[in-house]
Amino acid sequence: MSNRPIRIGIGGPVGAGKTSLIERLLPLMAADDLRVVVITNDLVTKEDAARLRDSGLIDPDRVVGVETGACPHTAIREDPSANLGAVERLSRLYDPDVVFVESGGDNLAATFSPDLVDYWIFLIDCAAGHDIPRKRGLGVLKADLVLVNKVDLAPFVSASIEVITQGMEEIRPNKAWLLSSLLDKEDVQEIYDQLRQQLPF
Ligand SMILES: Nc1nc2c(ncn2[C@@H]2O[C@H](COP(=O)(O)OP(=O)(O)OP(=O)(O)O)[C@@H](O)[C@H]2O)c(=O)[nH]1
Ligand SMILES: [Mg+2]
Repeated sequence: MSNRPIRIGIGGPVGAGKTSLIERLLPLMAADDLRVVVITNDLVTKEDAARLRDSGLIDPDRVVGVETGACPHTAIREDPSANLGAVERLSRLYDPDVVFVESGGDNLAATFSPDLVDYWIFLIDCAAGHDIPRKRGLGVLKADLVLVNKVDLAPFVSASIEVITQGMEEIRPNKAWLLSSLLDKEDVQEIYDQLRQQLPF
């Protein structure tokens, strides 16, 4: 194996856009000749893994689904052994530059163990309202990068981007965060540029 791959965790509440983010980043990484493997976590299915395998965006063998049982939170923090096993197996087989670990959809308190990932992204969903930043969940406070996602939907649920922005500036004065719509190519490029800036791929 050449270098140890960069391990990137992706966490956030159910439906915030975690798998969509991986789907958008894969083509950009392929264009840069980066070798990528993906581990997805779901409670009692391997649904996200199947979705990525069928996407045509990645060699299906490079995607592994981990079933976490009752608590997705435990599998990325207290006992990440199943995920670590998958990271090691895929790393041995494919010598990747980047390993994505998508957490099962969880609550605002989810955080990743530093034993499992080098860097983690936490997504929240504007369509769930503008108060989320102010609630100071651990994920939003501690992640290396927070994506306040689905900004395109904010007007439809009367969520104020101004309130969200104020809340984010208050709780992450010196830490990276971005407003994003994964439907917008420029936003996806900005996210990728941020990762390239912060990580030695
Ligand atoms: N309008 C809009 N829809 C989005 C955006 N990001 C994701 N979605 C949609 O939101 C839904 C959920 O996205 P997923 O990527 O499956 O979310 P997830 O966080 O992986 O969900 P779980 O793994 O089930 O927790 C899908 O229908 C996506 O197409 C966005 O920025 N804007
Ligand atoms: Mg998902």
